[in-house]
Amino acid sequence: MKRFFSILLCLGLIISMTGCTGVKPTDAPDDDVYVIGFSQVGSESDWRVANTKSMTAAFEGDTEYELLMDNARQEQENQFTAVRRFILEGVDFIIIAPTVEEGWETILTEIKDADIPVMIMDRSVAVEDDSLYLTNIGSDFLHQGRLAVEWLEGEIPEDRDIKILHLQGTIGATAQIQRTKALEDAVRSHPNWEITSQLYGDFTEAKAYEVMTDYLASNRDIDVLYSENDNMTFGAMRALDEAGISYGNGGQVKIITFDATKEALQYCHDGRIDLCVECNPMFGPDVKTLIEKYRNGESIPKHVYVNESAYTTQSITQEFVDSREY
Ligand code: GZL
Repeated sequence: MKRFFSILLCLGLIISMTGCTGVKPTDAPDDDVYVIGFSQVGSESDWRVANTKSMTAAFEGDTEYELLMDNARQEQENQFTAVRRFILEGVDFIIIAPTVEEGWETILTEIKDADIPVMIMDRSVAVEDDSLYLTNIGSDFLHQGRLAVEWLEGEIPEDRDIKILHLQGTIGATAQIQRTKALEDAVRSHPNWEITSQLYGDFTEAKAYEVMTDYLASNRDIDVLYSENDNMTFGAMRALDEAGISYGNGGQVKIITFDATKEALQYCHDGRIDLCVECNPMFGPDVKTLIEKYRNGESIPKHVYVNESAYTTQSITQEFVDSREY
């Protein structure tokens, strides 16, 4: 029995080291099944968990497809390892949700040399040659940031100086780059707006709580928190509570957050968050449709954007919050 458990432990270690889940039951892909290798960023946020759920649900139960998903745990190197494994396994299609924009030329060239089509999803890759991938499906993150700025412009009189605390996501990720650009562009055009500090929260609640707690120990003069995803916002709210600083409707700090997950929308409805900018993770079905179009020889656009909006306490009802999928 002991030997059994030691084998089980080794198997567990192998799977946990590769971060590979949904491993195909057989070694070699079955010719009748279209095998997709999917390198996912990680499981760092509620948004990511919902995105993974949407992707796996899109292919689950469809015997024509097999989705092999690897969790990169927010490390680009793990994505390279997973993609090289997919190439060796001879998958039919590769999907990459890139952790960061830079550093993809080599691996995308290896995929091209292996004659495997590849789709970029969620965030983007910064490559000169966009023939290295079929299409990029995801959000317009700059538009999301501009929605937040437009709302803030409506809240703040021209003659009122404001101090903005900026919680940034994973540095180099498209979502961080573009949401940051929207805010920095706005600060350049509003002399009465000041970014007091840019804290690195890596899109996680734990990191955001840590950096916010450190910052608030010696800085309490904040008018706006611009937080690049909900999980960092939840960590920041905990730190603000512990520091005795009020926020939300009628509070000292106006809170702007991105993703608009159900929990954030509930806080927004309850007046604890002022603005939720939506970032829709539920595009698994769209990904599948694009792959089917590709397989049918149909042309697909180089960039496909998902539809998104922004919500305030005044614009949502409890019924709307209850109706949300994620
Ligand atoms: C956005 C996605 C971001 C989310 C975060 O499309 O890349 O990464 O905003 C997630 O919640 O971690």
